[in-house]
Amino acid sequence: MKPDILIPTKIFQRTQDVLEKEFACHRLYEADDHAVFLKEVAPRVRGIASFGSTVDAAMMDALPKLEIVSNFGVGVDSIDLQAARKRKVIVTNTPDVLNDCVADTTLALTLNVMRRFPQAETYLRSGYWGTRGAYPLTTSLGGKVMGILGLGRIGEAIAQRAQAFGMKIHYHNRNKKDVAYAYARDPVALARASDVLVVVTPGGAATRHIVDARVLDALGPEGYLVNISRGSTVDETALIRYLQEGRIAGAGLDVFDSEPKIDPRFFAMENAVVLPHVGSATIETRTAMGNLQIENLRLHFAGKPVRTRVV
Ligand code: 8YV
Repeated sequence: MKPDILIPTKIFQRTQDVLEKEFACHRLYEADDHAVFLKEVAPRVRGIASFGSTVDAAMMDALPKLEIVSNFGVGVDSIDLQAARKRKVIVTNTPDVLNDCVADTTLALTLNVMRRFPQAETYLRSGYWGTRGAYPLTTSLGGKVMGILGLGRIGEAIAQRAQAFGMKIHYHNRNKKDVAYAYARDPVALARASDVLVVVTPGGAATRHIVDARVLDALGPEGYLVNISRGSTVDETALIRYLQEGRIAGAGLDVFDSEPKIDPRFFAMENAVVLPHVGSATIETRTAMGNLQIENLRLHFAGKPVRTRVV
């Protein structure tokens, strides 16, 4: 008998194909009435394969046989971990396999916002090179300070790349780490020291608006913000105001508060480089993430310990 699992949101096709083969899958996203659907499958569902999907206490209560939530993604801020703990539901994620891709994306955003390559390309495509002359000069990365807010495994991969570009690394974590980078005691101090502040910290209540107006003030009109974490970590209303008023130099953003429907003011902003949450979005990395998600489910239902447990 294949174990029954719920799939709340459609996952990367290759991963979904394997899941469909090995498990009895119930696709919540195809149901017209979610409550009715959950009630129907509740006696059988023992696992959830989530993709950044909301898995809250109500959903866990609706699925009394639930044993495991295996998430496709390293961030588990959309899963109520406390509710899972209370109900002895295991939660797993997909760390490490995406570090390189997310770090690549961070450096791409840093290059693009400081060197203005997307805008320079638009300038060329608009035919201005031949009529208005050379594109205006931009800002170098070499010798500048990158401040990393949240120096974990992804932060380390970013630091390595930034150093290869000649940047100096500062960081802030709740606890100082045994690393050669300069430690800042809080996000404001880090922003003050940084030419580009990179937000890598996990999402969730503890880091909500960790980058607020005070941090943006400390970053200042020559400073750049890059966010590849979660939209929730930055006070987006303040950020938009600071970008519009030139109170920071620019922002490179892969994540937004209300994604995928982002604040339309971003579309018109010349000093923002925006991406549709593609940090980990390569075939190789998404395949590896999916394999880890599947492996955790397989191990659990074989009665073995999972590989990457969060709770
Ligand atoms: C995911 C991410 O693809 O891993 C994460 O936390 O942000 C991305 O890599 C996205 O969250 C969908 O789960």
